[in-house]
Amino acid sequence: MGFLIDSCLIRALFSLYILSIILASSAAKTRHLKWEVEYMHWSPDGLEGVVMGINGQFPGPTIRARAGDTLHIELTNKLHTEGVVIHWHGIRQIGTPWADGTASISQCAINPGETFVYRFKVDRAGTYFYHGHYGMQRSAGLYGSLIVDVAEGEKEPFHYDGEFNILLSDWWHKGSHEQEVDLSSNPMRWIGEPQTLLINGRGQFNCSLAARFSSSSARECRLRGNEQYAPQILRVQPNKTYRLRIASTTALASLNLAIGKHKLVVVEADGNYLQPFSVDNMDIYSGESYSALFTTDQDPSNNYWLSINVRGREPKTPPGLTILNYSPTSASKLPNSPPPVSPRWDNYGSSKAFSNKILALTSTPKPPTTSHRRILLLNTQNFIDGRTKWAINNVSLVLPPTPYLGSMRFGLSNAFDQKRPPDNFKHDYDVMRPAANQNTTSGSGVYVLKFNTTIDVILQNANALKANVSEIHPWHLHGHDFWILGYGEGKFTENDVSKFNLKNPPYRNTAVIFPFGWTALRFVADNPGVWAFHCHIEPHLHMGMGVVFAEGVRRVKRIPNEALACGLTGKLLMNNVHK
Ligand SMILES: [Cu+2]
Repeated sequence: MGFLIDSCLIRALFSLYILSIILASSAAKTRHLKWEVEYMHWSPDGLEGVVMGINGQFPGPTIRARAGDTLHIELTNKLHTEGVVIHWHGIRQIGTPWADGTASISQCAINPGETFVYRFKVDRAGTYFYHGHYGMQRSAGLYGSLIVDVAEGEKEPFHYDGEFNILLSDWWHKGSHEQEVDLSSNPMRWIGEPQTLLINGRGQFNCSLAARFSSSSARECRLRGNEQYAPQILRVQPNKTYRLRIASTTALASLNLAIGKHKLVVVEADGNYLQPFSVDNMDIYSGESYSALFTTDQDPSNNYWLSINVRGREPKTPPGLTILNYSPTSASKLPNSPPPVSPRWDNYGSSKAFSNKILALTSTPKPPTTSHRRILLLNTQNFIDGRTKWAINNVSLVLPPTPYLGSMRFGLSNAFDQKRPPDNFKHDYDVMRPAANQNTTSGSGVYVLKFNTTIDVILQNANALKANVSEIHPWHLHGHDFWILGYGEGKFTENDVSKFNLKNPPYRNTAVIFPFGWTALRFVADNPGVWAFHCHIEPHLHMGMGVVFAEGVRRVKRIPNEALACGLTGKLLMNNVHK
């Protein structure tokens, strides 16, 4: 009898289990999107210019999906004279390396008039974004938000009543093509500081929302609210908790965000949960995303500022502003005090303190305790034939005409430099002074990583060309998350290994290196493909500040022909057809 009951119970449990699998798989959807990329006139900051928009929108449409969904995006290039690609920043593209959207690395640029289908799974909830990854198309305004909610039936590890999503960017009145020519010129013409900081593609150049609190001559904005540059007001109810999703796709600016009189409790970074911590303001570097909770516990008869300010470079750009509007107060009532002040631009102590507060929630994957290979990457500013470049271990990255994914998959050894870039730099290099020899070399070599091995990368900052200058660089890795094991001052030494945080290091896809310092990262090379690892500052990448990692490329299956139809892989396709 007992046996019978047990077997019935087992059968019932088994059917429940099958049912749950069916429900889970039926809940995951394929979301079909049809996008057209084109240049269009737009007024991001009140001055009309040209932006790269999607389906007539700037920024591009916000994608909203659930963890486990498949995105199917048919992207048509409506630009008349240039190619385009879109990178899905923070999505690891497990099994779909050809959909990573990096020109010359994962695919051929989509030609004018052509359509390319990006099809990939968003496997993990979080705050992400997408952007152009060809030339300087991100600077041209090709970006938008990508939000992945938890799978049906799952819960976030924190509570909130409502949410807002803000995508931060910086804007120049000079077009991205002219910027590109300026940067490549001899001598280099620097693009300078942005004219305007944008929140969801909106900022104010000729006027200020906070003119009455400012000593500058800026006039007060008179807005109806329907202008392309009018701020998006954040409407809140008193005594509720809101989730603020923040991502930065700036071309250059490191930012600091604050909401007047409200604390921010940071809970997510780059799609991974954090041990919650409370701050008055937070730093956000290009390529990073966060979620922060705030509670509307202030006097509801007032409104409050949300402001963003430039960090790490002497600011010549006014703050980006919008308003937290408490119901039932009118949105047009200005806050009764000045916008919150961010730490001074060169207060790196406060930036480091913020970075050090970021620790993983216990449920986050833990790093392997040891690594198989350590790659030290020295970041320097140099010259090649009088042109200013950024170099990594004395190699300034130049991308080849044939995308690596195809050329490596099909073993085309003449598609890029076969010489492997170095894992190290001269041991006596003085990171505190400009290089003795300021000239460098360019290359397209690849760091080939043994599949499934654990890799440590030490990003070593150094003095730039000018004495006593070292800049912030936010480094972004495609195809993986890495653990940030630690930050340090000066030159990395073997003794620093004992200080690595192996207990609860943040698991992210972007990590900053501070001036004259180093940052230690660890990741597992377990995602077959070819992956960019680069500084997310658009002009720095353009000037060669990146490397290329490849692992398990022979395991990559089914690269669509459209991703290969250029350069040497294009020729290969043609020869196969004609055989
Ligand atoms: Cu950089």
